[in-house]
Order: sequence, then structure tokens, then C-alpha cells
Amino acid sequence: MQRFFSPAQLIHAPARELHNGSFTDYAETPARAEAILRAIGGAAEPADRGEGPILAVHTPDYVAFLKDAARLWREAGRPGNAIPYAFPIVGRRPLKLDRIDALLGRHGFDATTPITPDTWAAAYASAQTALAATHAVLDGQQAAFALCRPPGHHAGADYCGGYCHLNVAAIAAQAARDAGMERVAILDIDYHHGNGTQDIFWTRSDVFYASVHADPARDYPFYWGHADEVGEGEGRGATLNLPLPHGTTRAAFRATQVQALDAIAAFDPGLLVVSFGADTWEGDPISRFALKTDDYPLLAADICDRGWPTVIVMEGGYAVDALGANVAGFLSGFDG
Ligand code: OKP
Ligand code: ZN
Repeated sequence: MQRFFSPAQLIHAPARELHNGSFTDYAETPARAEAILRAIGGAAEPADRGEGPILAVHTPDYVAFLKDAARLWREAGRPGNAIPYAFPIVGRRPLKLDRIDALLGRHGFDATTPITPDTWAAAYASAQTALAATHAVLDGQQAAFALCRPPGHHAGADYCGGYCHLNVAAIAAQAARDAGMERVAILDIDYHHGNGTQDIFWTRSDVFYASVHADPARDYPFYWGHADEVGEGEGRGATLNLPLPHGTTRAAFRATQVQALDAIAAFDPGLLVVSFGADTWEGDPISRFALKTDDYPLLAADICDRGWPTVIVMEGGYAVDALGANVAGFLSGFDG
């Protein structure tokens, strides 16, 4: 399987994050990508396809914000990385403020996603990596892997959050649509619900979004991913949420993924994007499922068996020492 990664993705390296009330080392580290790269034996550099495919998903003011935030933060005299901390709660009037503190709250939904002077360049490279894998599949490969980092599925059209800045799965799906693929499905099997991806395609019937994730009644991102969220308008029925309890092991996860795959089969996509997170692993430091390393080839084989041309984009997974084996194992399931 072709694999893509750009070294520029490593330069985003925030120091600390607000985690459950204290500041801890940032979990979404460059070492994650390095561990995966070692385990899969390297990857090709993506071509540069420019900002067009990013602006097909994200708003121009949000892209400008991502580019400017670290500089504005510094110019405001603030130390460290730019971190949102004051949010316009739902229903506040949509003021057009230009103070960096207000912009951060306007374009971020949580305080766990610092922006550094290198964030834009790394997120841009991560998006190019997703696009390279997408075009490999559009050009005839049965499957391709995008070693995306920073990840993407929590980022919406105009907001960041959950370590995510550009929604790489959405950018991949939209690029496939714009290349003439009529129906594209996204299967999100990261531990966390992909609220950004869901929001981006919420009212659309051409991109189906199915997610298996920790029940948001108990886990991040809390406000999205409940089973009664099914899309709206033309998109009604094109969103499927399958929340699972803490402690979930292989049998339940696999059966639930089959449910998602059956729904995707009914939608009949020409291309599948998998948002893959290895934070469903039993030893993940911020998650509470209990999948084992041996489970990943099986889960991947269940997806592979459906026969859809498939783009795999990397999302989460924070047990750095186990990450390489878990990701390599998942990819091996597509070789069968
Ligand atoms: C990104 B991905 C819990 C805070 C949660 C953000 C988690 C983002 C996960 N104390 N921090 O979906 O793997
Ligand atoms: Zn996750």
C-alpha cells in the first residue's frame, strides 16, 4: 500500500496542554508520527496541491486565523502558545472582534489545542498528505495510507479543537467529490467522535459519515456523537453515530463496525475514507476502550473485504510505544 508523510508535519510541537485541570505534556507529539514511520518503513512525500482543496472545506477567515494566531498572540504580549480560554457560548451574538483572545474563542471549541508559529505549516502539510493518498486511490490504487499529524476529525469548517486544525478526512472526501466521485463515505473509528467531520457534512447527502466512538455522555467531545444525531435537511440519514461504553473490547467494537459498514454499503460509495485512531488500544493514556494489538488487522480486514477503494487517514493514538505496531497491524489487514 502506498504511504504518504511530509517531514514538515513534525514542526508543530506545543509544549503543554490543559488536561483535566492541570497542565501536562502535549499528548499529540511529533514522536507519534516518528514511531509510526519507523514501524511502516518510511513513506513518500506528498505533492503540493495548494490551498484550493483546503478552502473547499474550511472558511477563508478561519484559514487566515490559523496563519495569524501565533503572531497576534505574541503581539498582544502573551507568553507561550496561543490557547483559547474565553468562548462565545451558544446563542451569543456573532460579534466580529479582532482581539486575538476573542478570535481564539471564536475559532476554537476547547482549550486543548495550542497554536504555535509552526502550526499552520504542519497542518497544511498534513492536509497535503491526505490529498496525496486520496489522489493515489483516485488514480487506481485500491488503498493508500496518509500518516496525518496533526490529526483532523475534531476540526470544523471554521474551528479547531481536540489537537486538530484542518480536517484531513473532510479534505480528502471533498477532493474525491470534486474529482467527480459521486458518493463518498467516511468511517471514523478513532476513540473520540469526529465532531468536525460530522458538522462539515451535516446537511449533505453526498458524503456519508459513520462513527464508532466512546459515548459522549461520558467522554470528550461531549456535545456531539450521540446516537440521535442523524444529520439534517438533505443530510438527514447520512450521519450515523454508534457510541460504545468505556471498557469496550474486540467483539463489541467489531460488531458495531460491521453495523457502520452495512450502513455504508447501503449508501454505496465510490470511495471510502477511514479516519483511523489507535487510541482505542487498551493502554492508551487518554482513552478507555480495551482493544488489543492483534485486533487491528481483523478490523481492517472487515473494511477491506467490502472492496471499496479506501483512503486511510491517521487520527489519534497516544501510547507512543505501542503506536507503531498498532498502525502497522491495521494496515496489514488491507494486504490480505
Ligand atoms: C483527539 B483525537 C480530556 C481532554 C481531551 C482532547 C482529546 C483529543 C483527541 N481530559 N483532550 O480524537 O484522538
Ligand atoms: Zn481520538
